[in-house]
Amino acid sequence: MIQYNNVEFLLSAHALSQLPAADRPEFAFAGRSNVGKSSLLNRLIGRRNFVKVSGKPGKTQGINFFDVDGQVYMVDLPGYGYAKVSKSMQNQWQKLIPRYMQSRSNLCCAVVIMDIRHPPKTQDGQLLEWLRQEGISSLAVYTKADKLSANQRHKNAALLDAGHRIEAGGRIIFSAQTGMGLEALRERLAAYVAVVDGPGGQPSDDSAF
Ligand SMILES: Nc1nc2c(ncn2[C@@H]2O[C@H](COP(=O)(O)OP(=O)(O)OP(=O)(O)O)[C@@H](O)[C@H]2O)c(=O)[nH]1
Ligand SMILES: [Mg+2]
Repeated sequence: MIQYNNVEFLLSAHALSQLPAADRPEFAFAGRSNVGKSSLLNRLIGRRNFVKVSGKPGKTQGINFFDVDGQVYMVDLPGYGYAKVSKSMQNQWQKLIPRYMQSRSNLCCAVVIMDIRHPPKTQDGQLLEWLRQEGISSLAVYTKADKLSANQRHKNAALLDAGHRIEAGGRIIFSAQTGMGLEALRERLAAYVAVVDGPGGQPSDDSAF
């Protein structure tokens, strides 16, 4: 199990040369700008406002490493898909972030976070396909579930499943506000860590996302 007893911000990388040693299990949190990546991470680690959150898209910059119990890295990524965000952010998603993901032999899984209120988005689909091609495990999380009725939640989740070829048994319906889905998410991440203790390694090639 991951205990989440002691969480520390380690560094924000803007180049591959700044990444810490790949010496422990790592999870990356990806998704569109403003979808709630940083909020999910706060809920996951049980700290209010530990990771910077904002109502304005483009809050998170760089590849942000959080050390959990000295045993796991949780990595908060900048968002993609927002026309108004700076050129440098778009560049990060075109070059730096795919290379980061390809280079991390310790990356257990990319958690791909989507807004449960919205229909399937092209860029989320592209990221999920790219991860499949690269042989990098992904876990879909549909967040902001508190904003919908139970009925609508299930309808929208089914649309996202179908649109992105996601297995209903695999994804998680989540709310950073209420904590819905938190236990399921923690269980899934813990299961990846357990697997890493066996034989590991991710295949990768040079194609960019
Ligand atoms: N109601 C509700 N609001 C949420 C939830 N998750 C995030 N938010 C709100 O959505 C906004 C964006 O949240 P962030 O966590 O900063 O989103 P992000 O994906 O990290 O955004 P960038 O770093 O800019 O890409 C904030 O106003 C949050 O309070 C949720 O589960 N429910
Ligand atoms: Mg953020």
